[in-house]
Amino acid sequence: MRDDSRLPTSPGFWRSPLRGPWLTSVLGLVLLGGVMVLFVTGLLSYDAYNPGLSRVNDKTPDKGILGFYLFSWPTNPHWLYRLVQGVHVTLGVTLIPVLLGKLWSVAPKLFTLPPARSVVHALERISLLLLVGGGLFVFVTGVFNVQMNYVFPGSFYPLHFYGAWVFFAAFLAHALLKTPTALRNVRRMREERTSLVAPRPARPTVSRRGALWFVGGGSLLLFGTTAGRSSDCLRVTALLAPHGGGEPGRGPNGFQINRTAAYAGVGAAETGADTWRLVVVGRTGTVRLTRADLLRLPLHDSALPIACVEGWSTSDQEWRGVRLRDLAALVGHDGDPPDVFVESLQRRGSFRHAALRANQVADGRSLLALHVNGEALSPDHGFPARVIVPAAPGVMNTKWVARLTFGDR
Ligand SMILES: Nc1nc2c(c(=O)[nH]1)N[C@H]1C(S)=C(S)[C@@H](COP(=O)(O)O)O[C@H]1N2
Ligand SMILES: [Mo]
Repeated sequence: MRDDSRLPTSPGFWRSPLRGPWLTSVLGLVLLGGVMVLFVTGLLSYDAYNPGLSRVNDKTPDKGILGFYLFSWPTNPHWLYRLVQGVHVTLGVTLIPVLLGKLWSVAPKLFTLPPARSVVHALERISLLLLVGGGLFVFVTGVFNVQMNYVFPGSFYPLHFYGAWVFFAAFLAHALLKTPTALRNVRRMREERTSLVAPRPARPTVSRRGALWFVGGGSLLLFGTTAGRSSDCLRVTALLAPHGGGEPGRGPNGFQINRTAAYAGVGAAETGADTWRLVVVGRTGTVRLTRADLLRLPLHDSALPIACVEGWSTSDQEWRGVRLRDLAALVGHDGDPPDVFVESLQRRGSFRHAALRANQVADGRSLLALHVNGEALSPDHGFPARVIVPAAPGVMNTKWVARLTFGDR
């Protein structure tokens, strides 16, 4: 083939003296550890939605055998989802520069022509396509969701979930093939001549270590401007993220709000003492309660965080309200409460309802909260009543609750 150095398909096009097995291997090994953690925390995060329980929780209805691992999400420790999703999102954002650096470092290989020299080579190129395409896809969909830009067709969950499986399968195959070589490359001081090394290198402007610092510095910067989303005191440092940069307002209700009452279309007319009733349905029938009725039932306190799939979370807030299991008992489910289906006053949007598992209903810290931090819930935090459950994703903590259905619907 003619060596036309103006085309990226020609080795002569790639001039950087930094490219080589060492840099590629170091970045690859960092990704190896990071992607493993991302995959495991991602699968756990999906499980936390109780997707096997109800169509409304199931964000990927045709998951098939990919849901083989699903288990009953526990309620202990109460910060479990906060930790899992905080790690997933913060690590994912932090790894972006490493992923880009890695792609840059292997760019000559991605453009090589002819596309395939043999069947084996063809298979290798296809697996690389799935690896690079899948990797970019999961990172891009993840970032869009974290930034609350719902631009993709359909729901984020199936896209990210299926994308993750494709990416991870290709990643695992790649890691099994390449890790031994990568470890050798990192230990070896002198660079081998491989197809990554520029045949006619330009003069270096930065050392290999400098390049690594550049990538690492980018990661540190992203980490420093993301990690704070999971902490009330550090939130002001989370400059790049929605739900960063300080709490909304002051006082007992002055903590992060995902969707406001105005956004959800829930107005004062529906939540007033004259209009709002909680409808509880169960084995023995239907009970209707005013907020005053609820306040006369035994009230309990739970210190629990809000932890959103988007990676932000609050510290523990002091919720006060009626135990879900006490409400189950009101409609004939004594002792061993069943699952519950929770519906909001909100009429549109996929977060207006959620199903909770029996173990979540049974936990004494699971409340239909009426107060937070010593004050009535504000409209934006779900007045007149909202669900709060330990260790669960924020989306299970339905606001502006109108109806609870215990047992089979
Ligand atoms: N009815 C209703 N409940 C809802 C939501 C919603 O949009 N509508 N958002 C959920 C999500 S995604 C989160 S993270 C939490 C946020 O609770 P907060 O706004 O009080 O912090 O509420 C959950 N409850
Ligand atoms: Mo959320």
